[in-house]
Amino acid sequence: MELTADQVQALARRLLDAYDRRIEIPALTDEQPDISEADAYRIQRALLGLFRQRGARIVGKKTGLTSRAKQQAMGVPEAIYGYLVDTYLLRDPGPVRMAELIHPRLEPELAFLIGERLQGPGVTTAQVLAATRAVVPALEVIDSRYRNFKFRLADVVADNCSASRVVLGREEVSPDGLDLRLQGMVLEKNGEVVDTGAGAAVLGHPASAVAWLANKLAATGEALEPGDIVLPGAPCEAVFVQAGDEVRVTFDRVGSVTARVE
Ligand code: OOG
Ligand code: MG
Repeated sequence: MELTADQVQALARRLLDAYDRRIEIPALTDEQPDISEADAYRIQRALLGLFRQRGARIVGKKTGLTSRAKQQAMGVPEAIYGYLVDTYLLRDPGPVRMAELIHPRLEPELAFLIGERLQGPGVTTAQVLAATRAVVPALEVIDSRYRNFKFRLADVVADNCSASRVVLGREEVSPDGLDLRLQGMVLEKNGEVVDTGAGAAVLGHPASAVAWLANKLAATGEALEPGDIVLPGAPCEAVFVQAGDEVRVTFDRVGSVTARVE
């Protein structure tokens, strides 16, 4: 059964409290296993409303669980989306402060800077590329508010897809002339290669993940707007970090970004 407006607000406040106190909470579906995907997005919207009441601004959007590696690692075989808030944004090399977070992990993302409005339905990969001003190397910090980073689809959607920080690189490169499907990526932690990937790992093409998002947002009348920062999803699993670690991702022909964890 659909959650009442009061239940949605109460669950959003429970998540906000986990953010504020930097504590893990049990997955919402432990208590209410039948929360629907639609209700999960209602909780997410309520949570973002609470952030906005505190003055936060939405500066972009993210998709998640768009690669097989991520779906298998998290045990949720479906793409999801959420929003990026201004206070999440960091510039290379951060720092990413453990004291502000619960149990963060870092993952590589090729961020898209949107130049022209993309309103679904029917947005294509080619249209996304034409509307993209630049791509930027990024490291996303995900920090699930749930115990042991364990969740089901409804939980992770309600929790704004574990979004918590994004470290953006300084190189902004036009996607014209780049085949992002074939683009290689090397992920290093403390100078050692920990993973590698190619753009095609993300829904066949990272711009297809952005198109998926534009089309999904059409259901609520939203669009990708000029100036939006969009994360298409990580091509590989996230890495665990602790204070003192340095994580770096390098994207072929685009550049690299480093995150210092302290
Ligand atoms: C959910 C967020 C997934 C991605 O790039 O796949 C995500 C999580 O793994 O906690 O951001
Ligand atoms: Mg991500």
